[in-house]
Amino acid sequence: MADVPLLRCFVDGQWLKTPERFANINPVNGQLVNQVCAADTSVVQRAVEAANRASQDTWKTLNVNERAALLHRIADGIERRFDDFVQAEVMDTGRPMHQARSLDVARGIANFRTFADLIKTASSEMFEGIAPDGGRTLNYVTRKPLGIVGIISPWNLPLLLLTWKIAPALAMGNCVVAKPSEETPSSATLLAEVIQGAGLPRGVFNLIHGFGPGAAGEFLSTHPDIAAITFTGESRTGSAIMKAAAEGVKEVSFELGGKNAAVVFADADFEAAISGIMRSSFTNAGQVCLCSERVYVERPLFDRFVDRLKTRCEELVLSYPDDPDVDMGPLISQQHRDKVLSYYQLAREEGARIVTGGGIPIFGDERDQGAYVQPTILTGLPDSARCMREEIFGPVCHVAPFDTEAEVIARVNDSDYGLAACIWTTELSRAHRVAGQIETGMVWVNTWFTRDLRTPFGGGKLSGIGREGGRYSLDFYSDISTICIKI
Ligand code: NAD
Ligand code: 6OD
Repeated sequence: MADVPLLRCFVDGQWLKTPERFANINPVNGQLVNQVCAADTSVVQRAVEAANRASQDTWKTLNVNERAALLHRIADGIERRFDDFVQAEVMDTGRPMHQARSLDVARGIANFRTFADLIKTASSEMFEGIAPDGGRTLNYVTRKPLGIVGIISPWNLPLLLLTWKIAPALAMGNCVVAKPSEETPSSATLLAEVIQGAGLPRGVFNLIHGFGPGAAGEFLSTHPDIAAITFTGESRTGSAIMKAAAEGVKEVSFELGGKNAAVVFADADFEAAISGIMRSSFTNAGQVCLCSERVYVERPLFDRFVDRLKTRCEELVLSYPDDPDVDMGPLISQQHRDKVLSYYQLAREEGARIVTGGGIPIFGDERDQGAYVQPTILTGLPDSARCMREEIFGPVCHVAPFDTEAEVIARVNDSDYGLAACIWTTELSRAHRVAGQIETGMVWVNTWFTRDLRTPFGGGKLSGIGREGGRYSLDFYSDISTICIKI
C-alpha cells in the first residue's frame, strides 16, 4: 500500500487511531490521498461523553467576549495555514485551486469571524406585561446552549459547509461532535488541528470520521445525548436522519438538495445573464446545492441564448486544479460520475437534445483515471421529465423557452424542491414582483451565490427544514427561554 498520511479522529482533545480505515481518493487521477480512521460506536460514544463533560464544565460559563476571542483565534489559525487548507480541499475534491482560495477557505475564515462578531451584538426581546393583580411584569428572552450538537456535512463545499455550522454552534456555547463526509476528510482534520491550537477546552470540539448509514453518521444521529442534529446533504439522507432523530425528539436543521431554476427575461443584460448562468450552472462542476439545473429563457431570446451558452460552455477549460486557466475540475468520485452520466443517458431517453457535452472528456493522461465529465446543455424536455424534476448535481442545465411571467413563475414553482432561484432582468418592478412569488428560500436577481452571512439560508419542501445564518443560527443553536418577573 502506498505510504500516505493517516487521518485520525479528534476526541476529547486527543488524536485517536482506530482499527477500521478507509481510503480517500483524489478524483483528478484516482490516486490515494490518505487513509482515514473510521469511528465505530465506541469512538462516537467517547466523543459524546467528552462533549458532555465539556458542556458541564467551563465552556458554557465563558462570556461572549471570551467565546468570540476563541472563534477569532480559530479564524486566525485557518489564515495562518491558508495554503494547507487550500491543498487539502484540492486534493480531496480536485476543484480549481483559485476557487478553493477565493471561496472555500475564505468562507471558512469568514464563518468564524461572522459568528464571533454576531454574538457580541446579539440582543433579545423584552416586553412589559401585566400581572394577575394588575401590577407589571418584565418578560425577557434568554438563550442558553443546547448541549451537544451533532454536525454532519457533505463533500461538495467541505470546509465552507462544516464551518458554517461549527462556528455558530460553538459561538452559542455548545459542544460539538462533527462528522465530515467520508469523501472529504482532509480539511476537517486540519480544522481540528487549528481548533486544538486555538486553546478550546478539551471535549468542546470533537471530530469523527466515517460513513453514514450503519456507521459514524448514524451512530451520531441516533445517540441519545445529542441535543440537536444539523445536517447538510441529500434530501433522502435528511429523511433518514429525521427518522433517527425523532426517537429522541432532537432538534434538527436540514440543508438539503435542490432543483433550482434560473429565469432570463428578454430585457436582461444579455452577456451578464450568460455569464451568470455559466456561473450558476457550472461552478464547482455543478456540485453546489444552489446550482441552476433548470434555465427558463423568454422566447424571443431563446435561440440566441442557447447558441451563446453553447459557445461559452465549450470554452470551459477542464484541467488540473493548479492550472491557472482551469474552469472546471472533476466530479467528486467515479461513483458520482456514474450517477451524473446515468442522467445524461436518461435525458437522451426522455427525448432531450444534447446541445453540447453529454459524455466524458478524454485527456490521454492520468486524468482519464479521474472523475471528469463534460459540461452539458440540454433542451427539449418537458417539465415533467425526470431530468427536470430530480437533482443531478453535475455540470448540466436544461434550457427551455417561456412566454409569460405568470407561466414561468408557475413552472419554477412546480418542483418538489424549494431551495433557490435566480432571475435576470433589468426591469426593477418585475424583479420585485417575480422574486416575491417564487417559492424558494433564496432568490437572487442579476447575481448568484452571494449572500450577506447575517441573512437566512435554507429552503423548503424537499430542500430542508429551518434556516441558518445570522440570528437564525443563533436561534437554532440555543435553547431559548422566557423569564417573567413580577416587578
Ligand atoms: P449525503 O446525504 O450522501 O451525505 C452527507 C453526509 O451525510 C455525509 O457526511 C454522509 O456520510 C452522511 N450520511 C449519509 N447517510 C447517513 C445516515 N443514514 N445517517 C447519518 N449520516 C449519514 O450528501 P452528499 O452526497 O455528501 O452531498 C451532496 C448533496 O448535498 C446534494 O443533494 C446537495 O444538494 C446537498 N447539499 C445541500 C446543501 C444546502 O445547503 N441545501 C448544501 C450542500 C449540499
Ligand atoms: O453559503 C452558505 O452558507 C451555504 N450554506 C451554501 C451552500 C451551498 C451548497 O452547496
